[in-house]
Amino acid sequence: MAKKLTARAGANIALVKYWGKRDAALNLPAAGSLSITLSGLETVTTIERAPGLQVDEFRLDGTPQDAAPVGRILDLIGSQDRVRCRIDSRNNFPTGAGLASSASGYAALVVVADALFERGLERRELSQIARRGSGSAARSLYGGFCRLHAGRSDQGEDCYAEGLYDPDHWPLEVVVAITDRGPKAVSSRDGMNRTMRTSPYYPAWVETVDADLAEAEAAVARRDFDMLAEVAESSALKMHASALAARPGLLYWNPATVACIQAVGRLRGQGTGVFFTMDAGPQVKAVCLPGHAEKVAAHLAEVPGVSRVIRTGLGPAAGLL
Ligand code: 2P0
Repeated sequence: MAKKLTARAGANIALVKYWGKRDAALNLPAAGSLSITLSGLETVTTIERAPGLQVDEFRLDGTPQDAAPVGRILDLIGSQDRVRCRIDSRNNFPTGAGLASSASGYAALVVVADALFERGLERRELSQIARRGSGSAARSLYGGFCRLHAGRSDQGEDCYAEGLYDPDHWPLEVVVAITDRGPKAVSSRDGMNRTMRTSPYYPAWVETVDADLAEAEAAVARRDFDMLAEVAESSALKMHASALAARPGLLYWNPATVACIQAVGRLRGQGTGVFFTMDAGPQVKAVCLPGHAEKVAAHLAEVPGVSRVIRTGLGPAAGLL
């Protein structure tokens, strides 16, 4: 029995967004989502058995944090009376700025806990447990292209992530334009709860997701970039529209976010294979056809307010190191 194990997981970016829940306690999403898992932005998590501890200890990027949320996930994989643990998690990208650190974080956590507690759970089950920590985390269990099924059952047995294609099916590239390094003002969880409670556009948003999923999945299957660009940009803008219409409204963008969106539009108009998406933060993610990322990165780096661009590609499933 290992004393200490380490796993890594890549961040993911949804092309058809998740925004809203059908059950807050079980963290069941109101609709499905479709994502790409990234290679360059990752969390590496080590768990060490620590029988001498009374409570779990959790450090994120070296800083002690409340261990209760990760402890609850370990309880689901081990048991309530499992050994206490020391959990050390590191991101190689800014935490809490709309780059889905909770997704790679919980995905790495469940992979390493499954191995440490010798459970041998199926990926599908691990995706369901990761979802309890963070909805988007279910998708980081898989590499390449992934779909999270919302399901209908009360207990969420039919809510799970499924790998669609490995990265080599269509090795898209991604440029992340960092427009603000600080943590976001309103977390995804609070933002989507407020949208659900107060936005008159929330029901309309949820109603459109299934059609977007079907279209995006077909576009990925056929490697139809224009089709994927159209549905992904629409999904992102609809998600933000529902959030903007909450009370008080949720505006995650800054002027550089808008400037990047416009720059991406100009590039595509000139024949570059690129489309944008944004999450619950001000960064812009530009998804590029293979071979187009260099030009896109050079353009976005020149947009006023962009402090840095990160170039990455599609990455593998979460796994032990
Ligand atoms: C997504 N986001 O599909 C969407 C788009 C942000 C915007 O999933 O409450 O941290 O922990 O389930 O997973 C971020 O939300 O939310 C997210 P919880 P999570 O990527």
